[in-house]
Amino acid sequence: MIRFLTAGESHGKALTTIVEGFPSNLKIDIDFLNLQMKRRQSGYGRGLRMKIETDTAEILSGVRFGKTLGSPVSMLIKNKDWDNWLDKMRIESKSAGIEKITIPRPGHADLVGISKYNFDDIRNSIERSSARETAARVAAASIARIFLAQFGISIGSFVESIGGVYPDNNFAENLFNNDLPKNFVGWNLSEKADKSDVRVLELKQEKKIIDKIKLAKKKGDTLGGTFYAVATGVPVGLGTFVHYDKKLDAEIAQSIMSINAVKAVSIGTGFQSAEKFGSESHDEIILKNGILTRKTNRAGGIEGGISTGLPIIVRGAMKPIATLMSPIESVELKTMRKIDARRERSDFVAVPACAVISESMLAWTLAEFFIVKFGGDSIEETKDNFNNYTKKLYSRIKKNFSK
Ligand code: EPS
Repeated sequence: MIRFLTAGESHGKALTTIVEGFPSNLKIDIDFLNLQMKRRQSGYGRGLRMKIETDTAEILSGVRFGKTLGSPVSMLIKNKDWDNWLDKMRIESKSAGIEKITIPRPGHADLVGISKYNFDDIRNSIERSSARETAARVAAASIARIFLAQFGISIGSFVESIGGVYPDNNFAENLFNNDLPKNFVGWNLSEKADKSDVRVLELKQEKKIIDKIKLAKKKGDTLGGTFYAVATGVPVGLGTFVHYDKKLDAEIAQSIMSINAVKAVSIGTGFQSAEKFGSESHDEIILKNGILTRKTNRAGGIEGGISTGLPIIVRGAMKPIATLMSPIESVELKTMRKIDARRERSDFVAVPACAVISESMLAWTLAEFFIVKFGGDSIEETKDNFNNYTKKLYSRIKKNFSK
């Protein structure tokens, strides 16, 4: 089993993560890791904080001469903004003159946080519930991506819509129809999407979205959107139908839903499939180049909680950022009187970043299931186990059924 833990407050000194369970001898490409950190900071519509930070992960343990040792990998991501928060975020007792935050913002963890943890200052909720924590997740999951790449598993994402602005031609249809460019891999989507300021695949749509974000900014408002994460090269057989908590689709849904502000997740054609006939929803089984596969991929690469070998297609929806510069109604907790919600520096739109983070969360979950299935203390051992399984898969099916 692999696991990771993150620690750190948004305006504290640093974020840290400890990643455990990856085999030894895995070559760590630190440039790749920091590229993912940079990608997470991207996108038109982000706030001033991203101008302050240049997120990089410093590896503190678990790697020697560029390769994993099998011991926990710990990483540090410094918050440059910490310098501006020394008094407000002191570890030691409070200095004089620090004001408490007493007006909760609707849609944030402000009110639930102070209710649950018995705080007298909303700042205590804001700090850890901030999406800044996802920087540590991206660092941790980069190890998972590097590991998966060893087995030809590639992950990418794109933004489908922001503020209800969809593309004329949605690439998701190509994914569902299994109508993909030759040698297509998941990362190709990110390569294309990263060229756009809002990580969409269509130029015309990009322009319309930027106009809509400008309108939101002008109004002091925010926007959400939808995105896809896609993994290619996933072998048949990750996950199981045997236990509710070991189904691949269920665990992917959990990991994507755990990203801040995500309110919906679906796999394959998801909600759309509920409106169709069965004959329009399922993927016909065919024999192609001696391999059993499917004509289409409406199932999004998972049947019965198990990967089918086709691309894993995940769609997520992010709600609009909850901090509004033209605030909606709240209650001042000192007086219990009606008041406008508090303004706080924030993003206007973070859907492009959310899509990048979804790649990380998908990678993490796939690596988790991959290691459960193939195990191994060294990468060489994992490769042997993987090759043994995949090479014999079809000959075993043939043999079993030809008797
Ligand atoms: C974020 C850092 C935060 C926000 C954003 C994500 O920085 P600050 O609060 O200092 O402006 O930009 O967080 C949120 C939108 C949120 O709701 O918490 C980051 O590093 O991704």
